[in-house]
Amino acid sequence: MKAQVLQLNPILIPSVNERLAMLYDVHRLFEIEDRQAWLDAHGAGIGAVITGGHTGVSTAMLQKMPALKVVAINGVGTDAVDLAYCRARGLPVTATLGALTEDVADLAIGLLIAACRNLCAGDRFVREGHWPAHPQPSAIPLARRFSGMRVGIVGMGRVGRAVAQRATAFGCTIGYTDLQRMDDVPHRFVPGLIDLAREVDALVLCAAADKAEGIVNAAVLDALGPRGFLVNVARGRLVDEAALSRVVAAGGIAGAALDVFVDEPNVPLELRESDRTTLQAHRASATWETRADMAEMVLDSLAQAFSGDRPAMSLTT
Ligand code: 8YV
Repeated sequence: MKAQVLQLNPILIPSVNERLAMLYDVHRLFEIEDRQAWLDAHGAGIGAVITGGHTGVSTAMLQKMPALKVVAINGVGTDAVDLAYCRARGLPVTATLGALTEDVADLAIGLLIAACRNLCAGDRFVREGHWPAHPQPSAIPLARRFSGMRVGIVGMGRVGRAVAQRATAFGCTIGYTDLQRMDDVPHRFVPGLIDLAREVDALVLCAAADKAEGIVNAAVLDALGPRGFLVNVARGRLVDEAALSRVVAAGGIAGAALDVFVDEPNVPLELRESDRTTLQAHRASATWETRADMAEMVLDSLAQAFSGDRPAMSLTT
């Protein structure tokens, strides 16, 4: 009999879905209408859960699956799984560490350039046919130069370092904040987020959310000021979104480029209506290459767990 796998989110790589279906009895919870009833009836037989980084899995759900051998996060964020609970239960939780670093850093830089250079407004101007009616160069306001900016990175982990590397290639100077100074990072450590915000042109959020909820608050945005940009490719919860909405609407910062939000897929109206925002639908790791690499790591974790080995990417066992 095949082992039973519960998949909580779609995987977009067809060859991986084929292999999953070949190897396991896969239940796609996202296609099931009455999920509670399904879990009550079938949870006891499930041996592995596959979930997303930001969607995770609730402890209540895990409690309905006593035979679980692994929770495989198809992502890098572990903030939506109770790791302490899993550790106490001896349940491996794996993540696709390292697989999406380059993509997320690429998008951070892409978003920052898009925000500085008003790329989305420029695209709309041409697409909507305004150019012939306004041929003067002044029809689109001048943008801001990205090269050479002072960039502040919040969270100097894998993604933060990859953003720093890219920004350095653009001649930017880098400052960073984190829970502590990193000895192997050549950039300037600024312990306080408000101080960092005050001295940079752009703040790029790359931190894990578990210890940093709401850290980008009204005071930080005020310190960033009307010439500052905010980029978030980490978690929406790092930001006080109500404060950000107010600050953006009042022109208190130059721009916000956001891939993540507090209550996805719901994005506050003020952020959607503002010319100062550049928005994406949590897509930083969504390339064929990265999603294929991530899915391979998930397949490896399942294979290791079902063969009785400790999954190499386990964070809890
Ligand atoms: C993904 C993420 O969107 O890795 C994470 O923590 O938030 C994202 O890269 C998600 O995990 C895809 O399943």
